[in-house]
Amino acid sequence: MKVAVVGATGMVGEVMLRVLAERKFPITDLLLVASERSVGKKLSYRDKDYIIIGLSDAVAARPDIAIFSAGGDTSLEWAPKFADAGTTVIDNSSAWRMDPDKKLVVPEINASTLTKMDKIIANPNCSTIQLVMALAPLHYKYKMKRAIVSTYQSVSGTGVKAVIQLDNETAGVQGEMAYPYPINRNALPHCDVFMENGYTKEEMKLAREPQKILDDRSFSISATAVRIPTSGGHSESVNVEFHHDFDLNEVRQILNDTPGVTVQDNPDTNTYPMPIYAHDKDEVFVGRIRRDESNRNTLNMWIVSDNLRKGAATNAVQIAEYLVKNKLV
Ligand code: A2P
Ligand code: 11C
Repeated sequence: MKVAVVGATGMVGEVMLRVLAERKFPITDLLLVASERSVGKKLSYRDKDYIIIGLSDAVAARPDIAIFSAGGDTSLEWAPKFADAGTTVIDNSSAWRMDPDKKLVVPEINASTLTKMDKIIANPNCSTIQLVMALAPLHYKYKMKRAIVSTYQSVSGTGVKAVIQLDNETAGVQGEMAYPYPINRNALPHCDVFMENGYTKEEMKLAREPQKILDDRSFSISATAVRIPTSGGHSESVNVEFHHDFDLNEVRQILNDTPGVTVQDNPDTNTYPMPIYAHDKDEVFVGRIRRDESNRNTLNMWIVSDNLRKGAATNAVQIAEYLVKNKLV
């Protein structure tokens, strides 16, 4: 496969290259693409140096697959140009996710909907991916009615500038601010921009993307997204009401049997998911599984995953693997 990684110098781009190498993705030609600021510089992949190229040159090279992690504006402008050149684009930004003509894919859930006609495929938001990975198998069994989600999101979700802000604040150094307030020793109920309805864009992604991924509008989700001073890994407290009752042991079994999900749940040994355990792993970790004693058929759980891996790079590479395996590119 001739593969372009657009945004190769960025935070997700770097993890993308690592995941492609780890999973031995079948690459014959690799195009590393970034902004004009980086064109001509070198990046290495599997011990080989590559010169970074610009977007026009990458389109002209007509790669089979282009994986984009260069922000929504770059995707809006350039993904259609790649698609017109015959390239299948897997896009990490929010640009195309809710476009009714584009698929929003978590491979374990809905990759089977993909066809050769899908030239721009959207990768869901990181906090959505880990949420649906845990909710989907329970929804199939007990039918979800409503979920209330509170997130505890790491600064790596915002990007390099936010990671530097946290590092500077921890070291007591003055520097540029990615957030309107200090993040160290703080919690900001503010991920992505505010919308007219008073929610943040991140909260609306959590409410809407799962319905599209599961192709089911019969349930609703309400979210509060909070940025906390962790460097990597997003955590989520989830309260989910089902139409049908459940057995807690069966819930644990269903989650354990779900590929990509690992249950870490034993109060006797203080076993529960945490960002430091999820770091650099591809799984979605679920714990603190318990019945909500205040409401019928309702479950509480705690979900943690590495937002740069399953939340971004790994999910995108899994989509690419599915396309190759099923001869869709
Ligand atoms: P560059 O490093 O040249 O700025 P992050 O999300 O970590 O900020 O990374 C964003 C990625 O997207 C970087 O690789 C960045 O390249 C790339 N990028 C940003 N704007 C553009 C653009 N207009 N064209 C191509 N790549 C871009
Ligand atoms: C965050 N979820 O942690 C975001 C990062 O829509 O792809 C990814 C933003 C997006 O702030």
